[in-house]
Amino acid sequence: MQTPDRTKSALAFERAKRAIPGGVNSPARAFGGVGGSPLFIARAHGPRLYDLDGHEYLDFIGSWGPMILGHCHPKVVDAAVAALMNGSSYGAPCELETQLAELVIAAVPSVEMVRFVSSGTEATMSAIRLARGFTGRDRIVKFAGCYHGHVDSLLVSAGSSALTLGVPNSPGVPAGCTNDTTVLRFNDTAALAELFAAKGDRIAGVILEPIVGNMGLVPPSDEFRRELRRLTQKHGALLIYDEVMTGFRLGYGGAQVLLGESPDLSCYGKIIGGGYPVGAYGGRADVMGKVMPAGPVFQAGTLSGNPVAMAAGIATLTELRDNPPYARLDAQSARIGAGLLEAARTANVPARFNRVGSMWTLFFTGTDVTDLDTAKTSDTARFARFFWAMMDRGVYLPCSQFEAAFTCAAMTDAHIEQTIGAASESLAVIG
Ligand code: HOZ
Repeated sequence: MQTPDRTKSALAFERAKRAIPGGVNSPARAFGGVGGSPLFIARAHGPRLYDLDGHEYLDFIGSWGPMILGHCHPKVVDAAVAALMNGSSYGAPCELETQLAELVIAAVPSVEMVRFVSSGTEATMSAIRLARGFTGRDRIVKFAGCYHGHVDSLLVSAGSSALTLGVPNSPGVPAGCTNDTTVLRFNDTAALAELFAAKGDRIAGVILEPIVGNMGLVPPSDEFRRELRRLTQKHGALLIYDEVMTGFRLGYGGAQVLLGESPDLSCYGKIIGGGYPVGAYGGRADVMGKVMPAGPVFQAGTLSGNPVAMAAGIATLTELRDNPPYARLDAQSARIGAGLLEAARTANVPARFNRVGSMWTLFFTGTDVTDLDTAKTSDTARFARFFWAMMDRGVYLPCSQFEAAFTCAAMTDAHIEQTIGAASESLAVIG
C-alpha cells in the first residue's frame, strides 16, 4: 500500500519546532519512541482524529485517557458551552465544584473529601506533600516504571515519556529533591516487606498506579497489592493511589473499586475533567482536613475548580454513571486482545497482551510483563514499525511501547474488527 501523504503535518512540526521546544508541549506527543513526525490534529469527533492532511484515524489514545466517551460527546459539549456562557473563570467558589466533588465522593468509598487542581502532576505533588504533612515523615516510596507526572521528587525511574526517551532522571532535579524517594520494583512483595521491616516507621507514603499504564499496561499481583495495604496500615504510612489514568476508566470509581481496595489518598485527572485540564486529590477526611485553609498544608491554584472544566467533568461522570459503558468496553478490548494475539501468532511474532478493562498494551516480547524490567524486554524497533504500519491503515496507537492504549465508548464492534484487520495486515508486512 502507498504511504499516506502527511506533508502538512510535517511542515507544521517544522514550524512548531522553531517556536516550541521540540515542537510539542509534552514530550509524549513527539513520536520519540517511533521516529518520524507527529500528526498535527485538525479536529476530532467520536472515535476519530482527523489530521491536517485530511486523513482520519481510529483514536486509541483519547488524549492519553480522558476521552472515554469519545470526542465531542454531545452532553459534554452542551455542558461546557453552557458553563462558558456564564463566564470562563471566577477565582471564587462556585457550586459546580461541590457538585463534581460530590459525584467523586459518591463513587469512591475511600474518598471522603476532594480538592481540585488543574493537572495530574499537581494532584500527585499535592498528595505527597499532604502525606508528609500529615505523618510528619519525609520518605516517599514509588515503583520503577510508574509515572506520576513531572513532580521533582517522583521523577526517578519514571515511566511514560521519561522512559520512552531514556531520561529517567531529568537534569534540573536537585539530588536533594529525590533523597527522600525510595524506588522499588513493581510487584516485588519481598522487597516491599524488607523495606518496611527496616524503615517502615519513617515512610510518609507509598504512591503507585494501582494498575500501571505508564510502562505499558501492567496489573498488580493480588499478593503485592494486599501486602502493600497491610504494611502501610501497620506502619502508619499513607497508601496513595495515582488513579489519574485509571480513575473512572476501569469502572465507575476506578481501579480501587475494581480491586476492592481502600487507599488513604487518591489522585485523579483526565476523565474527571471530561477533556479539560483538571486534577484532583482526595481521601480520608482526617487527612484531607489538613489541607489549607482547613489545615496547615499549603496548596493553591488560580484556575483550580475552573467552572467550564467542572461542568464537563460533571457531564462525563453523570453519563458514565447513568449509562455505564464499562461492560462493552471490556468485551471490545478483550476482542482486540484475542485478535492481536492471533495476528501475532500467524506472523510468528512473539507477543504478550496485557489488559484491564479498556486499557491495554501489546508488548512485542516472549516474556510475561509484570514490571519495568520485563517490559523492557520488548522489541521496541518492531513496535515502531508496527505503529507506523497501523497508522498507514488508519489506526492511531500510543506512540510508545511503554504506554497503554485506550478503547473508547464511541467505538463500535465494526471499529474493533477494523483494528484487528489492520493489525493482521501490519504484522504480516513488518514481521
Ligand atoms: N500521562 C500520559 C500518559 N502516560 C502522558 C501525557 C503526556 O505526558 O503528555
